[in-house]
Amino acid sequence: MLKRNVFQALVTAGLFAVAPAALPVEPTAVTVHLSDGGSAGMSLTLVPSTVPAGPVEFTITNESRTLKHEFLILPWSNDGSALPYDQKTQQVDEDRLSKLQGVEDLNPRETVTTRLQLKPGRYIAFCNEPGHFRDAMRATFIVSAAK
Ligand SMILES: [Cu+2]
Repeated sequence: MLKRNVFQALVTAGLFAVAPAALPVEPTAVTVHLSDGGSAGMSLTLVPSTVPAGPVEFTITNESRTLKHEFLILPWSNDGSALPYDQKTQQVDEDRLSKLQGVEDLNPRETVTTRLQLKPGRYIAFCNEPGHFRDAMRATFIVSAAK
């Protein structure tokens, strides 16, 4: 009984939280800009574009004044042109991609945050509003082995 009380007191005092192995991994912060303004046309940029494996927190801003955009990400080792694409809808065929993650349909000027757990590999990030993928709203993202 006494032992248990001591243990409980230590837990309450937070003394079991100091073991280094038990510390949670801080997520890597990535800033994503979705843009369709200016002479540069549509774009999706990630800063940084290479991160270590583990938790990644994406802060995604739709900088458009008028259009919805979205941020989808998928492990993909090929060129983006190899993604299944539906010419009729002018969209990547999401039903044929099982590992798609991200945030759909951000309103103009909206900022959202999403945290994903990512394994090492090569990824493609893109916007799948009709026509936007072909309009260069896509970027390569690299997840390296954890530090
Ligand atoms: Cu878009």
